[in-house]
Amino acid sequence: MESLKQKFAEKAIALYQELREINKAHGDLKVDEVTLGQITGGARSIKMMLWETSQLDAIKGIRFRGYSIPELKELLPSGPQGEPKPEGLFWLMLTGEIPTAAEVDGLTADWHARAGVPDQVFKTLDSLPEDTHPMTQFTIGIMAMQPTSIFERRYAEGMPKSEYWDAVYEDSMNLIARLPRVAAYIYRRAFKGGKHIAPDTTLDYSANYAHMLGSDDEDFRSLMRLYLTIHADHEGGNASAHTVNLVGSTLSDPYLSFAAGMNALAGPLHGLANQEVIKWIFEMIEALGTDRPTKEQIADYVNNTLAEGKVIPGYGHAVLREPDPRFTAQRKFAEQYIKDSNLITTVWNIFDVVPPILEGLGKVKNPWPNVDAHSGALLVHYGFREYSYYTVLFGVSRALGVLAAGIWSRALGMPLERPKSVTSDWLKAQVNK
Ligand code: FAM
Repeated sequence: MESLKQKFAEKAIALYQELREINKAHGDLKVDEVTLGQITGGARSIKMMLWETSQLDAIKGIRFRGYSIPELKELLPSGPQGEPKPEGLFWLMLTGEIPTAAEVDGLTADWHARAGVPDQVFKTLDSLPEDTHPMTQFTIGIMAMQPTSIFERRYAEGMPKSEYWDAVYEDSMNLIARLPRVAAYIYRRAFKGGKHIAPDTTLDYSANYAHMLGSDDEDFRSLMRLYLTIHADHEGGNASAHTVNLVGSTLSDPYLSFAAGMNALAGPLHGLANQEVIKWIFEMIEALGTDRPTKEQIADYVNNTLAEGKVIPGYGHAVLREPDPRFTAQRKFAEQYIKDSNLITTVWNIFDVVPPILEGLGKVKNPWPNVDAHSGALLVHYGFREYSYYTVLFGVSRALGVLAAGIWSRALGMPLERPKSVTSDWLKAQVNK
């Protein structure tokens, strides 16, 4: 069986050659233009980077190497209840090929073999106040592993550019393998009195992470497989992916670039929204005095939130203009595995109520739910109520996409990223031309 690395190397060499030819012949071809509003509006949708692993369509949603989430559920090797294994998605994102069950099992075993975490990491985490936000602990844990970077060592030894991808591959595989252990350590330290649970290498990546968190429930293992798959990548322009891409382009190693990306994910308009959603729902339930609020009560609460100048967390998106297929995938999971949950019913009632209200504001470009609108309610159902931890789960999953893309960037020889900034005087001069 050809190894993942060999398969990737063949594909990367071929695409590297192709892109060199394309660049030589068509480097001056205009593929986009930029408006003043995009410069002052967060560079929305400006085409400016290569990202091999996934592509986001405003209407159809995410495609991982061209495959939708329902297609991944059909085609990727899965767990006993049919939820796709994230190991298979990583293989697909890296090679463009759907892996066999044997290839996925081989990757699971490879990650188990690489999952040893230096004691120094746990000592560093134990030095932090227990109420340090889990995302802050997560980034510090990632940085505490940085001294083991293979890329940094080999670069210092004079590694040729042609080998950069190989060293980034090794760091990325080690980092992905270690993240569940570090992430679970943070959870057990913050919420379970530091009663840590050792890894179980008889389990696949998702089930082992669930085990180390403290759950061996089969349905929760299935949720973790789905969760780690659907959060893994969302093309290259979102804040966490773009940050990893930018920092990686300076030849900072994967530990440095991924830690930077996690600091972006920790923002409430991005990955932290998954904690904000469930916090907002809990506050609504408390304010209304019922855990089954009616749609009218929800509408009133939504309008109060907006009147306070706050956003409705879990709704809207910088690219999507339809309900997020990652929301739909979670709803289908809840319909299949969860009966009679007041919280899940409330999430679905919020879905009925919020979009027309946001549309009525006349300024929201996407009134529909995104991935975060559903995720917290599923985790609460399985006993994980500590919502300040949720973005760490998101971060463990996002590593699969951004680190796979980082290996591609180095293999394709992508240079230092350096867009141009302008001053407001320059802007004014354009409009006064
Ligand atoms: N609730 C209230 N107002 C909203 C809104 C929401 N859910 N979504 C957008 N708006 C407002 C936005 O604040 C802006 O208002 P101002 O002009 O007064 O500043 C206006 O609508 C136009 O915004 P937009 O162009 O429609 O959206 P953006 O592309 O600027 O922003 C989001 C996209 C995701 C930052 C925005 O929809 C939002 O803040 N949503 C709530 C937070 C959230 O759920 N984030 C998670 C996103 C998710 F995909 C992820 O990264 N995990």
